Amino acid sequence: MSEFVVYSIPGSPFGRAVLATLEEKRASYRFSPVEPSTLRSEPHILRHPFGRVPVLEHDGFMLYESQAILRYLDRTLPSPPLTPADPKAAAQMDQAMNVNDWYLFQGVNNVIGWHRVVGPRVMGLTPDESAIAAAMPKAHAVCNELGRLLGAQPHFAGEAVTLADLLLTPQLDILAQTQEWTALSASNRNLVGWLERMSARPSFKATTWDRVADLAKAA
Ligand SMILES: N[C@@H](CCC(=O)N[C@@H](CS)C(=O)NCC(=O)O)C(=O)O
Repeated sequence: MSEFVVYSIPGSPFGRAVLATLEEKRASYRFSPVEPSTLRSEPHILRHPFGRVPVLEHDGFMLYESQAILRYLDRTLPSPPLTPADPKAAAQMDQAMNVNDWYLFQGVNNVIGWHRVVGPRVMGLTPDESAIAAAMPKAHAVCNELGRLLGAQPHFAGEAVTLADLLLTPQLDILAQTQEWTALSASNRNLVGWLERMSARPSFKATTWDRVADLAKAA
């Protein structure tokens, strides 16, 4: 099998979803770190025209957008399957993945997670309290909806882990490190239990911020 190369930044939740998917598939891969200050210059801008991470390289094939990458990995590495065969369960997976991208990341985690966790660690930033406060109504709406979608199921599309769980876990793991998580999770205890179970999986233990930082140093 040809090599998978993941271009990303330690701490990137989207990048972690790709790495965790490769780990779930027990695939070997190489981590190629991207310096945040070089995202919008060559060579990275040639890999990703919008100057973001992650990017996957496989046998000369280049791919960006995490959902596309996760689905590509699930098709090229069929075992274990991470997409349900049942159309309704597959649609629930897709729906949760879009909630991740459109509502959880946009306006919630790229504000609260950025100001509380990522910005301070990567750039030494001081959190912007007014931006965080302004994001809280949407954060409550998103967490309540994720709690409703998960319901009493062990995973977002039913019994088995799917790409939806792998995409959502890194985002919620960052949000759970913020002081706002206490209020956001108060009426969504099922999300807390799910996050604990997902975080205990070898795929997520192997892709913590510190573990990926070690991969970056060794690259
Ligand atoms: N829609 C993209 C989003 C990727 C994204 O926003 N990545 C963040 C890191 S988690 C990034 O590259 N941020 C750098 C920036 O915006 O300058 C995907 O699914 O891959």
